[in-house]
Amino acid sequence: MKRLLITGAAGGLGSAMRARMAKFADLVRISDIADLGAAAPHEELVICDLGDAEAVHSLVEGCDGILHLGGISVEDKFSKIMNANLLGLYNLYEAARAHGHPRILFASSNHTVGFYRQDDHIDATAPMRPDGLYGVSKCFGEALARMYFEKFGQETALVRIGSCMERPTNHRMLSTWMSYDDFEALIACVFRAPMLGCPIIWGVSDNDSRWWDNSHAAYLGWRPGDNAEHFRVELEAKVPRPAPSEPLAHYQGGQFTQDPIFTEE
Ligand code: NAI
Ligand code: 15L
Repeated sequence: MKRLLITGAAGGLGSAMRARMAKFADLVRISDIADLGAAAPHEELVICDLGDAEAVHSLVEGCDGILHLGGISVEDKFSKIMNANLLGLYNLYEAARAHGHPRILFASSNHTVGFYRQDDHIDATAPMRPDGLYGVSKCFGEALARMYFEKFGQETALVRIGSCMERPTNHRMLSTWMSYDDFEALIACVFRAPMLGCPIIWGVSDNDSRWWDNSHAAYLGWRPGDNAEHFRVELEAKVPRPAPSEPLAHYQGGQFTQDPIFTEE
């Protein structure tokens, strides 16, 4: 690619992926609503609120690919979710439509299906069962992306990320964890595939105890190489195993299923 855009680049995942993206494009346009620090020689920094349509149009112009990580990433007030995850996504897709349909990787979430039980094994055809307004916003994002695909041919990878971080920190994450290396490899497959379409892809490493089936997306050639099981002994020495009745051990969405609906002030 000539220019790859990363939104949400100041966040946890964005910070982990930022340097890794240098090899994917000549130029990387780094964006967030928050401070982004200093630009590396191959980077362009753009501070932008995803809720600002005009700013998002300029942000997307000239980009050949978009790694869309920006937005509210946990349960929050609806007004905040609405601006970043609903309006922000609409702005992004309208901008992509106006600027040549750059391929998009959308960071969706396992919270689109958080109310499945941990003994359910599901694939991409399972009906959505979001576990909060945040999860609902990701369902909206997937539906919006699908509509832009059907109507305009806009390609998007809908990556339902499990828990992408350095290492699993609780028992649930032995199933949901995705390593940074595996995410980077998935990004490569998504942007290099001759034909992408608009698949749902479970963003999860090759964990022994995973709940999600990615066989429909085998055409992308993504073979995650890490396995959370390697952390089990270390984790169990530090973290008590939750009782089977606890949400953390019961629902795929874990504790998110217990979050309240936050009221506006
Ligand atoms: P994060 O909360 O650390 O980063 C999100 C970034 O988006 C922040 O830097 C924030 O400033 C930015 N942002 C928020 N509102 C914005 C707005 N209106 N305009 C522009 N930027 C805005 O989240 P994290 O963990 O880095 O996740 C990145 C993406 O991946 C999120 O979309 C999240 O929903 C998704 N995801 C992450 C998972 C994980 O395990 N880290 C799991 C599932 C989904
Ligand atoms: C998410 O969607 C969140 O963005 C992230 O912070 C993690 O909590 C992750 O899901 C998870 O379910 O572990």
